[in-house]
Formats: sequence, structure tokens, C-alpha cells
Amino acid sequence: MDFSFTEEQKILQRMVRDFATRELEPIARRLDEVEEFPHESVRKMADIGLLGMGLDPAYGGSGGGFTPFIIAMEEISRASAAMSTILSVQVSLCGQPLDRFGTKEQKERYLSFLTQGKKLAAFALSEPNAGSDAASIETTATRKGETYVLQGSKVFISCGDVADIYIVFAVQERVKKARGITAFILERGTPGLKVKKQGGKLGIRASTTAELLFDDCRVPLENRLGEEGAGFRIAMQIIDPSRIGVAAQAVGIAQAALDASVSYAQQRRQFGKLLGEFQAIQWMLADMATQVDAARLLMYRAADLKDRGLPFSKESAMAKVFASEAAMAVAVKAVQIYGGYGYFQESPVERYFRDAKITEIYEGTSEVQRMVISRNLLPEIFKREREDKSV
Ligand code: COS
Repeated sequence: MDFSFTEEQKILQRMVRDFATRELEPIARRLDEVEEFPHESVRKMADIGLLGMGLDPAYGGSGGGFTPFIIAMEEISRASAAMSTILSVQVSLCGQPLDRFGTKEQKERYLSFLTQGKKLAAFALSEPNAGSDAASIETTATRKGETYVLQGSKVFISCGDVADIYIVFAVQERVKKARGITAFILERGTPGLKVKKQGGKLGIRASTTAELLFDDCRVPLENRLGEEGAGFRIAMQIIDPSRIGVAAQAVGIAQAALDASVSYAQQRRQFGKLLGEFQAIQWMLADMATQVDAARLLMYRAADLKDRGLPFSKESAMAKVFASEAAMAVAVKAVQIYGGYGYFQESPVERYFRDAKITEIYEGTSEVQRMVISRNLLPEIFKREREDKSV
């Protein structure tokens, strides 16, 4: 067992940290305020190769497994969680399914542009009536000649307003539930596709969000991703590792909140003493640091299992639920340490507090993560439940 980074990983971490500190940290607050997609910063992430991390080098990716991506996710999140959401959508939610399930033609046509940042992508699964219960999506795909016709809508699609392509999940045979779902690659500008920006988010405000409406929207046969009926399994196989990325995002936010608190505790004086001289504050910092480290270890354990080709679904859910709840708890304490200042936008910690919340919600709520973990602990009970359901 080795808890240290390789030389290569250390170099990567330093490189991404320098980039994030220089290019993202100074503008993170403004990006949050204006709630606009940061095209220029995304371009810069592409220039240093972040958008191809872990993806096939034959299509512009850098290969090299999943752990380097997790290292980058944490570092980008320390500076701007909105930017790491964009990174995660582009690489792990959209690059990965094309890389793993796409045909050679699909990879040439789409993946090679995603890895270079020449096209942006979005992952369209959630719907007004299907969030946690993803197998109940209602958007339909009906085969008509050489096309599939999409009808329905999607909500809360990160980067949906700026994406050039969408990975869309739609149901062909509703009676089959999860087994009736198929994945498609849909291009922006396809007749029948309407995109509506959804503004007013609590946090990660620079990673903009949209609603998608499909009205007789035709996808050519060659844009089906994977087999008919394989869509739900594709979604799950993509979300499983992507949840480790959300854990990394939570760890990055929590680390930033801890760093800010440690620094403030050494500057701010009350009752004639530095805050850091009060045991109440020392214990808060100690708990925060312990939570950050525990979350980080769960996150790297899950990434390591994935890189070694071992099962990691349960461990990814554990990492996500623990890290996101730790990020929230740490951010709450950071605001408390900052006191009145922490309640205002001028302090860095109010943004961490708002950004942390999404990590408990997207890519599976904390409740969904607990479902995944408990199903792994009680496989017999879960098997019986599924058999009863299918009768
Ligand atoms: N990897 C591969 N296959 C998986 C899988 C996984 N992690 N989880 C489930 N599957 C497969 C099952 O094996 C089953 O396949 P078969 O029908 O061929 O046997 C199928 O998918 C249905 O599985 P299950 O019955 O477990 O599905 P449920 O409807 O009970 O849903 C949860 C399971 C709740 C875990 C799932 O719906 C989920 O993760 N929901 C949250 C979705 C989410 O994260 N949304 C966020 C938006 S996307 S950013």
C-alpha cells in the first residue's frame, strides 16, 4: 500500500494547481456573479490538455487512466467549482461514453473535437419527472426509416446552453423500463431541438444550465450510441466513475474552505487574541482537516480500484456521499469562522458554501448513493426486490 503520488502525478498536480491559481482563482468570483459560460477559460483548459484527460490518444486524448483526471478535478475545484463542473461534463460525462461505446466514425466525428475543446458537449439524462429514478425517463425515441425521432424534454442539463453535441437518453419501449432505454448523439441545430437557458442557480453559477425540448427531433441511425436498449447501462457505467470526479470536486471545495479558514484564524483578532488561539476554533479546524483527508482517501481508493480494473461502484458512491457531505460541513464551519464577513460575497467562503451544496445533489443525490451502497451490502434482499418488481 502506497499513499504517495508518483513523480508524474506530482508534476501534474503542480501544473494544474499553478494554472488554477493563476488563471481561474482571480476571476472565479466575477464568473459566479455574471453567471455566464466562461468560454475563454475553457479554451485555456483545452490548451493545457485537460479536456482530453484519460481519453484515447488516437482521438486527441492523453490516455493515462482515471487517477490523473481526479487529481486535476480537485485542483481546478479549489479555484472554481463551476470550472470543474464544465471539465467533468466534457471529459467524464461526454468524452468517456464516446470513447468507450462510440464507433470509430463517432469518435472521429465527435471525440476528437471534444478532447481539443473545439466542440462542447452535454449529458442529457434528467427530466422533469425522472431525476433519481432515472429508469423512468419519458422522452421517447421512435425509429422511422433511417432516423430515430425524439419527443420529450430534459432539465438541469449542465452546459446544455452552449453544447455543440448532446448525449441524450430516450426510451424506445417503456414496458422494458431500464432495458428499453437507448443513448443517442444529437447535434445542436438539429430541427426540432429547442434549448432554453435555466438561470438563477444557488452555486456553480458559471457552469450554465439548460432545458432541452425535443419536438419531432430526428437523429440519424449512425448517431445511436451503443446498442438499442443499452442506454441505461451506459449511463450507469459512465456515472459510476464520474461520481468519483464529483467527490474530487467536493474535496477541492472543502480544501479551499479549510485553507481560507486557517489563514483567517491567523489574522483576525477578537478579545485581544488571534482566532486561532481559541480552542473552539482550533477544534473546528481540526475536524475540518480530518474530514477533508478522509474524503480524499475514499476518493483515491475508488479511483485506484477503477484504474486496476476492479469493481468500484460501491466505493465510488461512498466517496461521493462522504466527500460531498464533508464539503458541506466544512463550508458551513468556514462561514462560521469568518462570522459576519463570511456571510458576504466579499469573503471567499460564501461561494464555497453555495458551491458545495450541488455535490450532494447532482450525479445522484446522497440518498441515491446510500441506495447504491446498501444494495451492495444486501445483494440477496435487493435481488428479491427486483424479481418481485419484474413479476
Ligand atoms: N453499472 C452497470 N449497470 C448497472 C449499474 C451500474 N452501476 N446499475 C444498474 N445497472 C443495470 C442493472 O444491472 C440492470 O440491468 P439489467 O436490467 O440488464 O439487469 C439495470 O441497470 C437496471 O438496474 P436497477 O434495477 O438497479 O435500476 P434502478 O431503476 O433501481 O435504479 C439507481 C438504480 C437509483 C442507482 C439509478 O437510477 C441511479 O443512479 N439514479 C440516479 C441517476 C443520476 O445520477 N442522475 C443524475 C443525473 S445524470 S448527471
